Amino acid sequence: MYDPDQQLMRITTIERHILEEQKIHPEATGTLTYLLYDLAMAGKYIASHTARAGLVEVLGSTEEYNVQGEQVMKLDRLADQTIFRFNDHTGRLAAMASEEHADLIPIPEKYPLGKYVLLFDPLDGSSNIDYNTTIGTIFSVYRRVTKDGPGTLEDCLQPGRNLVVAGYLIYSVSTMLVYTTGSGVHGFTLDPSLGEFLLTHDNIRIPDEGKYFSVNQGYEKYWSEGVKRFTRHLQGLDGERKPLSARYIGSLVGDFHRNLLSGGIFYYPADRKDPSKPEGKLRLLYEAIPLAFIAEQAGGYASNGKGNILDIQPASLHQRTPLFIGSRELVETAEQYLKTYG
Ligand code: FDP
Repeated sequence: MYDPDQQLMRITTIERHILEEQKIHPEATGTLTYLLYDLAMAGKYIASHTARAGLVEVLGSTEEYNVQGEQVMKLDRLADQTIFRFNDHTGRLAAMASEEHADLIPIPEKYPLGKYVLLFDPLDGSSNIDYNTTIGTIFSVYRRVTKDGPGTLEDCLQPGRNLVVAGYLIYSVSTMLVYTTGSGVHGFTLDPSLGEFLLTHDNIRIPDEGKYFSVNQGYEKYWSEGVKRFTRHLQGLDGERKPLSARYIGSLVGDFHRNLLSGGIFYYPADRKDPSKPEGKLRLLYEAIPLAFIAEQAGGYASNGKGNILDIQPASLHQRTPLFIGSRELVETAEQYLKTYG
């Protein structure tokens, strides 16, 4: 018989979950809890706009180019502005940095400063926007290292080992928020009728047995011998393993999320496609580090092909890095191929 109480007892809102996580850290002041909640709110706001994208004429590009030389889409602008506005006045942050801005984003002088810095890629996979395909937002939070005053570059250029929170929002069949504070990875799905993120994926563990490999194979001619051989290995062409299935959305959040749940590997290697980007396309601070932290917390691994992404000391805000991320054994195999064949 239908028992509403049974159903209600299974519901955990993101707010309740964050507050319960806070209890694990008795020293916590609650600042981080509210910061996460602000990010969830910003995500809901962005999701409400992405869902209406084609209807409200926010599809398409602006005439501007961002610091990476890529055309800024209108939704990128909206997402960027949304995250900034939801977090600029709270007194929780000392500074922000966004993939869409060349420099640090200061907290406006009229607002108080806080002890954290927030880094974000407001709309990852934005080349998919016009085709109504998965996009996402990636965020990460560090404790500031400087003592006081406005946050500085030093506060943002920290290795992933120092991360306090990392997460992403994925705008797809449904909207999800996935995050870690260093005690497991938890996923929430937005219930549009309640306007609330509800816990649907508690303590996500990436399967050891990979199901998919995800790479833009269209660029194979620009790859090193090691990357080519590793890919042949994943296809079972060297006779050493059963082939994995290929899946590539071209939206890092989407490809990572699928492989996190199914097991597998995503990689965007260094290549010879564009001499100005010898380290590949992805950004260390806004993309690779936060997802590496999530992968590790889920039992997976992320490497730049030589070593752990989380151990890299960033040198600049928009630094790029090769990225191999997913099930541990597959990423370690990639490292072996690169070591042996270059
Ligand atoms: P996009 O340019 O659409 O924003 O880093 C950005 C990113 O997408 C990733 O999300 C995605 O994995 C990758 O670039 C796709 O690049 P390719 O088109 O070169 O495969």
